[in-house]
Parts: sequence; C-alpha cells; structure tokens
Amino acid sequence: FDGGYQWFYEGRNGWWQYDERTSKELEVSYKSGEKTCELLIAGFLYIVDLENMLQLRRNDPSRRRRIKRDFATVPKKGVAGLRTS
Ligand code: V3L
Repeated sequence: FDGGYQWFYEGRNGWWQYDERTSKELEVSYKSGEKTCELLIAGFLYIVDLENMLQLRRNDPSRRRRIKRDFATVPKKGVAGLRTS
C-alpha cells in the first residue's frame, strides 16, 4: 500500500481497518480525485464522502461514521469487525 497508508472507519472507541478489497477501492478513488466512492459491505450500499471523510449508508444517511486514511501502524480495534490480538 502506498507509503504504508491504510483506510479506517470509526467504531465505538477506536478505529477499524477496512478489509483489503475495500481499502484498495478507496485508495483508487482517493488517488483519482473522486469525491465519493460507493461500497457494498455485507449487503448494504454505502457512500464514502472523500471530501468530508465520512461513510454513510445509502438508504439511511443518518448511519454515518468518520473515516480516515492513516499509517498502517496506528492502533486499531481490528479489521472489518474482526478483532486483532
Ligand atoms: N466494514 C465492515 N463492517 C461495517 C462497515 C465497514 N466499512 N461499516 C459498517 N459496518 P452502520 P464497535 C462495525 C458494520 O454504520 O464495537 C464494526 O465493524 C458495522 O460493524 O450503522 O462499535 C464492528 O463489527 C455494524 O455492525 O451501517 O467498535 C461493529 O460495528 C453494521 O455494519 C461494532 O464495532 C452497521 O453499521
């Protein structure tokens, strides 16, 4: 991954890393200068707003989470809901 960066979404008290496939999608969109990116996660469509760094459920935008692109080495809860350590 470019410069050791990864993508994260916010959990209750920490950050989850996106799964590898989704991270790659986000990175491509980000690098192309796209303002949004559509993701299919566990059967739900989400919009990622890359300008405001938010993930929103497409059919219920009140379900929103902050996201960040950060060093792969920062503390995290796990990957895509799977706890590490
Ligand atoms: N990747 C994987 N699962 C996701 C993602 C994503 N990008 N976005 C939402 N979900 P919502 P704590 C999260 C899951 O935003 O204890 C974590 O992965 C989301 O899972 O309302 O709060 C954990 O599994 C949630 O289960 O649409 O840190 C879980 O929350 C569900 O989709 C608990 O994490 C609805 O999220």
